[in-house]
Amino acid sequence: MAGVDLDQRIPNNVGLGDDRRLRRALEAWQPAYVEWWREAGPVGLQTSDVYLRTAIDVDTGGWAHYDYVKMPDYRWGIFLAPPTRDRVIGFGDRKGEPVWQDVPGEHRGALRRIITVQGDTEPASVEQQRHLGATCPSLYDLRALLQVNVEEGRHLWAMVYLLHAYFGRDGRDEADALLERRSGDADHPRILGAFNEATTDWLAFFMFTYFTDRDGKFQLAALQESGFDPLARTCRFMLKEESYHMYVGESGLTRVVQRTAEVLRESPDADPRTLGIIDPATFQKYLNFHYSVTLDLFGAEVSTNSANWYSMGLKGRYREGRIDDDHRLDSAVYSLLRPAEGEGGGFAMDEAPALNVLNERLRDDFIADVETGVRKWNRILGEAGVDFELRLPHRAFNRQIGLFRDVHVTPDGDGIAEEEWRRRESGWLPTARDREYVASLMPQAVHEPGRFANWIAPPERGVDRNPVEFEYVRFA
Ligand code: BYC
Repeated sequence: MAGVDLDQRIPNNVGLGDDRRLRRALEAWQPAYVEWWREAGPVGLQTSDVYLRTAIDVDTGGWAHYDYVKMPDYRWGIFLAPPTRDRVIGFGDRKGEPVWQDVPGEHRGALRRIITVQGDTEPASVEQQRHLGATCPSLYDLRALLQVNVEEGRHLWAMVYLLHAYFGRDGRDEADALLERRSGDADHPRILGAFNEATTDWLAFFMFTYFTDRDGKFQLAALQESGFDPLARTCRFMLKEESYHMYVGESGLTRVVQRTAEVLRESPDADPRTLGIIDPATFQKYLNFHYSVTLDLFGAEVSTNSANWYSMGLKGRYREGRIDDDHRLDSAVYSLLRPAEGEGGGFAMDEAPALNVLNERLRDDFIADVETGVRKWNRILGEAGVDFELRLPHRAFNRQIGLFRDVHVTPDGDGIAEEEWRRRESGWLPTARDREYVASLMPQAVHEPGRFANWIAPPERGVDRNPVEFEYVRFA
């Protein structure tokens, strides 16, 4: 394997120094990327010095370096996790054969599609979050936002490397198109639904990093099983960075709930919206929205795409190696919920060939993971004597993709007519007024080191062993 080369224009461990053609192609893409970053990236912060983590190695220890950086000068590199010796394909029709170091001709289209969809989400999230700097609750949180943003940028680089290195002309065209689509754009939207929704405020940002980045974790985990070894190794390294993004979401929402609980304990009888905090009912509405939109990102329950990708050895299951079965799914079945047949509505459990419902299985893994946060937040509320239980809505609630897209259910899962759903929707999902209220708590950025907006508790500790009151961002 090529060593880590930090002196190249594009830091990398993929031997760019020895591959003139590829290096030139990527160096030609680089200015377009930086231009995209300036145009679509964080607003008003391009000349500030930000205390950022930069990936510089792929070892478990010491893989990253922290220092002040102006974001357009960030060293976005291409890093693949070290290869696993004698790795074989772990699932599908070619199980047990050596992994591919190049793209098999027959899988070219499918792999290009998977890599393009993955790549498209990365810049999309940066675009969605570009205005949040103006209302940050602290320098600590502003740094977290910008860290997430630059690393999403690096994840775009990771996918663009694969497109350029393995897919020739088509790959270069896809890489160019990744900089041309824009989140929410009427003519050139991002590919997946959730990545065209606006991230309106910091509560939405923490929900997004809690739920949607966690879709990233599960999708990347499924792709790190891939028989196409460069994709597997790329995803393995991306997951290292991704875990911080989910930490930002999880700890951010926990701090919101802590602050809410603390204030409500002091004033249990007041209208929570007069106390300058995020009231539990609003928190629940945001949660309903981000959870349901993220569930859609796993695709349709019954999917021939995912069945084919599995059989081809391109995309596995979460922790494939730990599952005790034949890893081919020739005759396995899997249980899933479906809308019940007939007039009465409701739902019924059904069994389907496991191969056909891999998206649903991954969604189940995701749901089990997100439940832990909800339990924790309820504990915090309960300990403060707040009479409110947060809940994940029913999986059929507010879905646009898959079996539940045409049914209308309450967050509890009761089927209702569309008209009633429309009438009651404002009680379940954030309205413009809810968003205005949340925005009113965040009128301007808090820039004084160590100070936090009223609606969020400070974190327990700072970053990279620095204190919470460290000057994480210095403004130009
Ligand atoms: N919105 O068989 P189906 C992340 C399309 S997040 C719009 O149901 P399939 C990150 C689908 O493309 C992780 N369209 O689904 C997080 C297909 O279209 P075509 C991103 C959708 O293909 C935060 C058609 O409907 N990575 O990294 O089995 C910040 C029927 O498809 C949606 C990946 O998703 C939707 N929600 O699975 C930054 C992994 N859902 O092909 C980053 C790569 C489905 O007929 N992608 N469609 O035109 C995949 O594995 C699959 O494409 C999906 C869909 C799981 C997304």
